Amino acid sequence: MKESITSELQARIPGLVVLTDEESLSTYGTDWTKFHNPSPCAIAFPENESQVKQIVEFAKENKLGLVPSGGRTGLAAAATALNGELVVSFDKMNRMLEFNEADSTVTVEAGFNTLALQEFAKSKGLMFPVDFASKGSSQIGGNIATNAGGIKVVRYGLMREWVTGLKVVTGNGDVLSLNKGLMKNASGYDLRQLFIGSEGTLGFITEATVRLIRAKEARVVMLFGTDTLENVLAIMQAFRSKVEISAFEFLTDAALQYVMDAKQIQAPLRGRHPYYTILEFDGSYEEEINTAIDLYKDLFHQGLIADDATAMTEEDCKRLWQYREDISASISYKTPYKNDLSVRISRIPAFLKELETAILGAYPDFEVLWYGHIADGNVHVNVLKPDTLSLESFKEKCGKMDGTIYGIVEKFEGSVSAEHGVGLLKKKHLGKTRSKEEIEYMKAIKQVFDPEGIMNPGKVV
Ligand code: 2HG
Ligand code: ZN
Repeated sequence: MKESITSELQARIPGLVVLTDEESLSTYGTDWTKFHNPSPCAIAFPENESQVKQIVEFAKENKLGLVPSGGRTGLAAAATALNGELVVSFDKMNRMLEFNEADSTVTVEAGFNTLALQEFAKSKGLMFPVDFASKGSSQIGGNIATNAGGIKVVRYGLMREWVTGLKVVTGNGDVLSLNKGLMKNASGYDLRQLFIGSEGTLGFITEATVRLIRAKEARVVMLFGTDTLENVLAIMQAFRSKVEISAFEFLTDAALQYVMDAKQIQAPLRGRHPYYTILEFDGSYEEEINTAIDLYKDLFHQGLIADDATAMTEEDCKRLWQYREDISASISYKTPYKNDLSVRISRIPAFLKELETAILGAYPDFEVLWYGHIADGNVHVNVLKPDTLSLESFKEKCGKMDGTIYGIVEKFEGSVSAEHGVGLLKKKHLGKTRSKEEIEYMKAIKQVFDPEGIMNPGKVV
């Protein structure tokens, strides 16, 4: 089977690299979730849009499932091939195609790396503000396919706000050039936005044009230690009302400890505290810095902040950020059961209160770490697998608690997946966030773009 697909594909698409060795199949067959056993038939590495189109046509004729693969940093098992699908990796489509100075846009192939884009923008005195821990490995196509969020959403929004043009190959094999870099375009349904966040279920993204903005001169990062979750919320409210924050995150002491152990680094503050917040704002204006410092002093005197570290140099900012950004990588060896939840910002205090009680009740035997982008309403709840428990029993035990956690999400009209996507992992909970009718419309849309059901089969809907 593997051999015949490889030879048929290569006969049809001369020069196409196809790998079938065990190591490639297991590496490219999955993302960061590590919750499944990958079983793709082969991995194809197209080098251009025409090859992608030919792969889709081949798959259509042979009723072969296709799974897109970018930087494989996804956390919802969307880029996983479990049933003999052909994985299509965008590793070889990683070129920058155009920098348009007048439009302040960059056009790149889907496999272009996120950090490389940020660095390119910086070299031009510009910035690409979508930012997250996995930027070193993630690819623009994957970011778009999952509508990535990250740490700066509170100020700069999600990936979808930065994409002005998209080229896709639909499950039908059609090549569509969507929105063509326009800022304004009121000419009917915005198919570009439909593809953003569709997790490869409608077609492959091959190329994207993204906006850049003027770079900020410097940034300031503040990390505070505090005693309670209520304090975290009070600090957030205080800063939100007076400072234009570009990030505001929280983490628990247990999460901090995992980073310290993994990276062999000291704690960021003199003492240890149950909770930490980390915030960032643009330090271009002295007035803004003074407001933030006055606020900090106030909150310290009120007893809301127990200790602080402030960073004004790029090196120090990076040092402080690692305590938050490196959590996910530091705990991945514990095969965490992930919940990526969100509610409207105004509901965060009540939501967190109920969630906190529920978590303690729901997972009494397990270590639970929680942290996240609290200022945009997104909390990550990670349940860690005890070393002595098999993956299967762990999944089963956690699955039993889903009702409680997702029941609260439903009650607060929140989302079962704030930013990681639905993939395979959250598919069965989709109904807690989307109505039956909405899901039917989603299925109907998929049918239009992918009538044979070859595009990332089994994911999302
Ligand atoms: C983060 O915010 C990522 O660090 C990963 O979205 C979250 O590991 C997680 O649950
Ligand atoms: Zn996150």
